[in-house]
Amino acid sequence: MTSQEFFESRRVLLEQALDEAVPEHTGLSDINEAVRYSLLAGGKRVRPLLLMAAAEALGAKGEAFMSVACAIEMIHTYSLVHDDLPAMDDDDYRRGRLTNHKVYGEAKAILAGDALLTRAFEIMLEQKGAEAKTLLRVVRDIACYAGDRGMVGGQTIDLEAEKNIVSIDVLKKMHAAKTGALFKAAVISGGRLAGADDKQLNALETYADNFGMAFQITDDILDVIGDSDQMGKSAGSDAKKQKCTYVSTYGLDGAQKLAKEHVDKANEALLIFGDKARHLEYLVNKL
Ligand code: GRG
Repeated sequence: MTSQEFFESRRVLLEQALDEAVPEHTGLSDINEAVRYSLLAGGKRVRPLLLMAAAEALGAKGEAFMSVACAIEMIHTYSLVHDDLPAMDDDDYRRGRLTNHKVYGEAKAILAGDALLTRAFEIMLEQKGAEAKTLLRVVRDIACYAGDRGMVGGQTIDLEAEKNIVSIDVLKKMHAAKTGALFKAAVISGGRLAGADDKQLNALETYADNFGMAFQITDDILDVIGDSDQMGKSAGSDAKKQKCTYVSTYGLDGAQKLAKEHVDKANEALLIFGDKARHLEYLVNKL
């Protein structure tokens, strides 16, 4: 099976699993409408696909860990819903449609994010076919990567860095946490669930670090040269907000060169897995 076929078919399974993870219900409230609005809006699903591709690199079936894969996408979606709020990035469009707060109001968007985050941990613990000890370690890792030592911490640095000229070291630290931590959570979880040893986990971590950097740099580049319709969000928002980005720091050419260096390093880290890592390789090259 080619990587493209692999991702297309796993994506179909994932969309179905996400739909089932947050069913339309007539329970306590109607918050699920706002939850489903953002979760089922069809993002690229990079993080759950990374998790599946990492499991495949260890010789397991990626789709075997669908609950954890869904949970990571739910955490990512919560972060986008909150990031789009007026108190944060104040964005009107996400995933090709109006942002959650534009449709449901700020209070409900905050609650939808909260519901996604908490439900993610419920879904994660429903993962079948994993040893309890391994699953507990995976859940702990994901909490750590998503929290104040990871994504939330990075977002906090970002808020403080806005409109200030920050050093490139601060920029890297911020992105490694804000964007990179969830990629790491996905790749490491896929590896751990599939039985990776320490050497393999180290290689996956190097891959994820470099994937995260290449992704963020590409995101900055697309904000300058990308097309809003194609991206499903507004282009040019970094410049409008006078944000310090890889493009504002290194220029367009410099940023493109840097992204390529990280893609190469990510590919290098995969060598120990041989052909089994081809789906991970495909994803980073796609950037
Ligand atoms: C609010 C706690 C909290 C954290 C927010 C991830 C994040 C942290 C903010 C998003 C800001 C942003 C646009 C960062 C650039 C890189 C990025 C994470 C883009 C969005 O991820 P994609 O491209 O989105 O994977 P889709 O919609 O395809 O899932």
